[in-house]
Amino acid sequence: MTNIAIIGTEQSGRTTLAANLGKKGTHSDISLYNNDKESRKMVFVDAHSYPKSLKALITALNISDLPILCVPPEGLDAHTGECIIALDLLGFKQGIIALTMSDKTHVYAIEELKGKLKKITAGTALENWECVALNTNKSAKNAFEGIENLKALINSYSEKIEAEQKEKNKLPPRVLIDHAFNVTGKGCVALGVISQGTLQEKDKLKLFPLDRVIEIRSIQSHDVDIKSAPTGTRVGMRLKNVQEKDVERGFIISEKENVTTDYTLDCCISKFTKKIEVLSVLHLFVGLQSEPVRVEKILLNGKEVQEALPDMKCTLELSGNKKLAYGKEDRFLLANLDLTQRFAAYGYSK
Ligand SMILES: Nc1nc2c(ncn2[C@@H]2O[C@H](COP(=O)(O)OP(=O)(O)OP(=O)(O)O)[C@@H](O)[C@H]2O)c(=O)[nH]1
Ligand SMILES: [Mg+2]
Repeated sequence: MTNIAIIGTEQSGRTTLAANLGKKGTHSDISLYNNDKESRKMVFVDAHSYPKSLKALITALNISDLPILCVPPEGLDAHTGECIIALDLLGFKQGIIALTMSDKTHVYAIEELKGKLKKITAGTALENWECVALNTNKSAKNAFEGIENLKALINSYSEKIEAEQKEKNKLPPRVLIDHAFNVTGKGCVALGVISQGTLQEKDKLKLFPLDRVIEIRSIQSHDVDIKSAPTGTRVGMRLKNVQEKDVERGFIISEKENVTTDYTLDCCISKFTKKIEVLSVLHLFVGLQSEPVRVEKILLNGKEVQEALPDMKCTLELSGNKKLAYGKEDRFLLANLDLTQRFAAYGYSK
């Protein structure tokens, strides 16, 4: 299964595109659109609460294997820039740029926009992403131009992504929970994505950061009961030994996670931010969790300094209040919510 994030600035055609590619399901700060009609099952995630909510953007990206960045004809605004920085800091190797609303512009303008994007994305993770000009306007002269191209491109990436997912099936299971609710007569139901391994019905695993043993009573995918779910599957799980009120977005079901309130991260500060100072407050994102943290110490080549400058590699010691669960391979993002371009750095736990 391929999970695809559809992101972009306001009014970039995100929701219309997602609705064109799948059938609407779960809706919160993100909306999920399912497509089980094609040969490959796909879930499209519309981060509709972005730009107001960075959390919606990060959630959509961290439950997805493939991002589509929507850029409308007039679209190189600050939030398109912020999305590009987020994709770069998260290190997405592959993705697609959709030049939306192609019926509202013309070929020359599209070529010009492509050229501008090429310049802006040079040296970032997005530099070789393919651009597809498309529209979803059924009354246009060139109605649905580019949609078939987009689908073909998604399919070719899916093939690669599914092969990578297969390689992870033998790892210990790990599920990132994005929604949880109570179903009368069924108890706690959690929705999420298998980020590695194969989840089996009746598995006894732990729920982090609670560190509580739980049992997977049953598993569903696309509303069908299944006995086991391989890497990449979006699942609904009935959980035993926990109530819905105790489960939050970002909780992880697995064998083992680190759980802390303080973090020592080896960081790369973004080129496109301002300096980070000791005692400043940043917003930390890891997996689907987020939490304000305070910068306690900055170490540059092992030596304590008072500030970290853009494009610098350094170690940040951060303190928070809430326990978060994470692993060695999880990429942390740091944001400064007071700035216009909010993303500040990425890093890994030491
Ligand atoms: N002409 C034309 N209009 C489009 C196309 N795609 C979307 N629109 C229109 O553009 C507006 C914005 O599209 P949405 O899909 O809502 O974009 P969005 O990024 O989800 O917007 P917000 O969530 O409100 O920020 C809507 O009025 C759509 O009907 C397109 O391909 N062609
Ligand atoms: Mg929308």
